[in-house]
Amino acid sequence: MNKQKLVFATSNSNKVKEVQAILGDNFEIVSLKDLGCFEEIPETQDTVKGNALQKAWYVVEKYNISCFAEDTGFEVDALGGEPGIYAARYAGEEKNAEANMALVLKKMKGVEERTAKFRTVIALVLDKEEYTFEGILKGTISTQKMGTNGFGYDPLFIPDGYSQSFGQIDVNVKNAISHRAKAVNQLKKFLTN
Ligand code: ITT
Repeated sequence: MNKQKLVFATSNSNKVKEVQAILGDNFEIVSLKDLGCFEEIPETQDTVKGNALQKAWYVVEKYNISCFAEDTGFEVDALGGEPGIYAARYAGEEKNAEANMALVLKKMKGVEERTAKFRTVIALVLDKEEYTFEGILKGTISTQKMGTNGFGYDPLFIPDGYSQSFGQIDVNVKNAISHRAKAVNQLKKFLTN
């Protein structure tokens, strides 16, 4: 079977790696770099779904191709759902994961209710029609960073049913259970049928 090529409108190389691993060998991701696009794609909507759609349509209209994008929010219940859609820039425009984690830990100091969730929405625009797929993963926030696997908030996030953080859990396990895996598997099913 020929590989199905898919353009993934993201500037985050960690997302590309995870999504390629989840999609498997029958699909080949083409990145924005491969298209010669190095610009920051606008993300100005107030929901994860809105931002995913905005990123996908921006690339569709600019390059006249079909593509998919994803947006991921990180929602901490005791912080009223923060950082939410501002996950990448929680501690500032430089999108620094260490600073973002430090800010969450500071705000969560002494807080007992530590539940949180990741929410990923994939927006696919295929032949000018849009489709969305959502994956949610619940867990808790640790009281300190644990491990160095993954990216973003992974060292702080303990998925429900596990005692270790995504910073400690093997990436193959993350890719089997994550918010992103749940959304990508729906995309895969859609594209395969
Ligand atoms: P694109 O918009 O170019 O896709 P981005 O990094 O700006 O890349 P988002 O706007 O979706 O992506 O920001 C989500 C942020 O949430 C991301 O930068 C990480 O800090 C964090 N994040 C996303 N997925 C994560 C995951 O699986 N584990 C831990 N943190 C994650």
